[in-house]
Amino acid sequence: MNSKQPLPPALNLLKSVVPRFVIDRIPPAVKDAVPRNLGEALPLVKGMVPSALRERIPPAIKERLRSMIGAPGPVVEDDSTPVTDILAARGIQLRQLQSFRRENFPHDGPKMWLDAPDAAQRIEDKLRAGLITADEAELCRKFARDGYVVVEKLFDDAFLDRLWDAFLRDIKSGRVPLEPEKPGEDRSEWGRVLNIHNYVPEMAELLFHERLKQRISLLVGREAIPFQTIPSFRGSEQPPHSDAIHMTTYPLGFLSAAWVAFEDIHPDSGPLVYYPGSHRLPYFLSRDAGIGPTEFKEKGRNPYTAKYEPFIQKKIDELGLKPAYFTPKKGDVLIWHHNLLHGGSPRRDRQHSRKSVVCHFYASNVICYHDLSGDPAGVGVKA
Ligand SMILES: O=C(O)CCC(=O)C(=O)O
Ligand SMILES: [Fe+2]
Repeated sequence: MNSKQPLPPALNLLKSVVPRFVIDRIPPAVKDAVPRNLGEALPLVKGMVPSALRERIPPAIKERLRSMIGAPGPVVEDDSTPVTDILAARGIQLRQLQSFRRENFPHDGPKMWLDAPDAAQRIEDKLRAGLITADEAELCRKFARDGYVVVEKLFDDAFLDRLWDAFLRDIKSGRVPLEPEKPGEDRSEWGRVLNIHNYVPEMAELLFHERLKQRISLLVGREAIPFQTIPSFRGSEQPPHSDAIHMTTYPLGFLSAAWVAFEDIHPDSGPLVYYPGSHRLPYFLSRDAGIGPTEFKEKGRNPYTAKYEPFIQKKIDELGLKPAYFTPKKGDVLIWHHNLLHGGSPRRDRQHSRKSVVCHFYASNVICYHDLSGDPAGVGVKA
């Protein structure tokens, strides 16, 4: 089919919201396969239409699309279907949910595009359609395969220094409420504080940075929603975990984190440790670790350290997972998948700092919750 021939009705409707040049770039094989019905057409076309454009589809046309799609059928891996509709089709009303735990959500649902069985083909389709560059395609392939990517020198030294200086300034002025130090720590300014961007305006420039958002959105296939920042002066020595237990989504797979190096990281400083490929393991959440629905609220963090952390370590040992260590240069960023196992390795030399900020992002149109406590996360799709 060439562009002079009339478009099938489905594409014709899309044409009113998607620039013609985008439609023209759809490979002929896909165009020929496009059926008359837009409900069937959308899954074929969606990989080639950026979500930013799809979001601009006027409500009237969206309505028409929905009526063409008809009654809820098999779940289409498409973020244009509201997640609450997907749940409603399975008889689940968020408002009536007793507890936000994974076992109370369906086991199926839309997949994050790089977790889909045809991820490799989808990447090639986007590349051929000119929607992503060759470098971006390579990032996507690596993320799908290994569960992480490293972007070198995403931020320059001057930018990072300005942010860190502002952080120190606001610690000095007492504006940043640092956690009390554990006894035995030698540097008084070392401590972690959650969501530093709420106290230090400059740090919000990192969480909301367009270059970061663009990479995360590319990898999760939806608009990235900035959520949380965790700065750290030194290694966390946090035992390996999947962020999915702290920041859970329905469907799973729609969270991603970026670890930003604020200095060259020394191998003895307790670098970030991660297990390449572990994102493809099942999601091990509270119930899998034997944590009951009310246990976390009753006992605080205890079941997490007493049950979850040993459970994960046992999996790592049983499966013989091989660790990798992130010893980046200042300005490099490691982005990980929702389910990649990671933590802070032991600090071999406690004099070394390990200046970093981790930024966590949810993706659009998902339910965000905390599987340990069973509480909604306060962001994302609401009841
Ligand atoms: O920086 C670290 O050592 C680990 C941080 C981490 O696990 C996280 O922020 O999700
Ligand atoms: Fe983490």
